[in-house]
Amino acid sequence: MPAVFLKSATELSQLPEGNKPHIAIVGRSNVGKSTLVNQLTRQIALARVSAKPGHTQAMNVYEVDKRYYLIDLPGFGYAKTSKTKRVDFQDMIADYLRATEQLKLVILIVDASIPPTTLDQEIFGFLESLQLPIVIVLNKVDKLSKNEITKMLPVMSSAFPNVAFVKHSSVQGIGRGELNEAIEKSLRV
Ligand SMILES: Nc1nc2c(ncn2[C@@H]2O[C@H](COP(=O)(O)OP(=O)(O)OP(=O)(O)O)[C@@H](O)[C@H]2O)c(=O)[nH]1
Ligand SMILES: [Mg+2]
Repeated sequence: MPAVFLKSATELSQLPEGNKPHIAIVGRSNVGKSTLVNQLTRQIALARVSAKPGHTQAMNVYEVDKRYYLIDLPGFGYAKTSKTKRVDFQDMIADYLRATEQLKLVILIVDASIPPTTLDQEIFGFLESLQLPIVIVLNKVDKLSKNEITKMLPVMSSAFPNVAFVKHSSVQGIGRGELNEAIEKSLRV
């Protein structure tokens, strides 16, 4: 899946024009959004990744296969930026999600190794209110034992009802095929 970095946008007007489909990656800061770009495209250095939260501070646009745009969005709720900046980011993400007609799928990443947070649920509620197609990536399952994974699933299902889940680990390479299938399916709709 050849992918190229196209641009970093800080305003909606800077996003590419045209009707090529968009697939957006959202979630709290540090859940592994940028790492997922590298994992999905099998290009380990495509997106910048950081152990420190709040790394991605713009909408980073990747073009995959010349067929669709993969949009790596800044994390929701990063506390260490100034409050105004944080609100600006969140407004920008919300505006993007509201206004992008070409948006075919939102990949909501949550950290499978911790219980769903209020912020995870707020993001989910917002996406649902916009009636956007959603897939939830239960990321970092490498941090859990088999038994813990079994216990985590019903917790996630009750926190996020009526949605498709993909168990995923960028470290162990779990879930990539399944997530790609979800993307391909959304592109056919
Ligand atoms: N164990 C584990 N760590 C992961 C996984 N995916 C990402 N990480 C780590 O999580 C940290 C954050 O990853 P990023 O991809 O930068 O997270 P992000 O969601 O883009 O963060 P922001 O840009 O700050 O919103 C890094 O230290 C990654 O190496 C995973 O599947 N398993
Ligand atoms: Mg990032």
